[in-house]
Amino acid sequence: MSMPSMTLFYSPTSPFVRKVMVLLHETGQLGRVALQEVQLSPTSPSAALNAHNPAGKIPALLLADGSVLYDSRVILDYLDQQHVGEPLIPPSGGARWRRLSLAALADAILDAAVLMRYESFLRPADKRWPEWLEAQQAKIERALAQLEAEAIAELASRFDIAAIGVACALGYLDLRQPELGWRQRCPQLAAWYAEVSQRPSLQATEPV
Ligand code: 99T
Repeated sequence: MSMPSMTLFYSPTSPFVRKVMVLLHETGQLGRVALQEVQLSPTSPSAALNAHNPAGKIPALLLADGSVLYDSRVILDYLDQQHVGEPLIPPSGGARWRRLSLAALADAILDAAVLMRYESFLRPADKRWPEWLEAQQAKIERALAQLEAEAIAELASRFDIAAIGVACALGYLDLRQPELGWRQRCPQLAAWYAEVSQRPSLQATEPV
């Protein structure tokens, strides 16, 4: 087997990294990427990562020619163009914009959930802002309600960029905010998630 030609700045708990890992599994490209684990938060950045991504965020993908791709959306798009199977991002037409919008909604859940994580875990207790937490949680609830009401059939139709994003978002809620109890309000989403969670790509990347 040939050596990996790319390096992914990685953490096992990052849901944005997980999307990339799931796509690598689903498209048979795992062997092309070496993982470089980084421990970081906004207040304890990684100098090694900052040298490649000024935003100091993971994932970032170092290519063989020394160039670096970020963020997760760009990396997914790039890697989806590097395999010969059916693309996981529709190349054109209405399907492209719909599936990318669903993927963006999943990212919005993640953005809000990561901000909640930083607010409640990183910020000193006397500086916390409950209204901020509530506003982020409201974003998550609105997004989940829309997925439950409008997107189940679409998610079930194909495990692609939209499904990868939503699955990783739900997995992250389970990891960091199990108290949200999203399954009670979204039974169809819960049933879909229970099924896709059996996929080897999701099993292999489940955060511990
Ligand atoms: O914000 C920072 O300085 C460090 N945070 C990150 O690198 C997080 C890790 S999730 N990554 C992102 O926010 C990437 C978002 C970007 N739009 C993308 O790649 O799509 C870690 C969450 C956790 O461990 O709980």
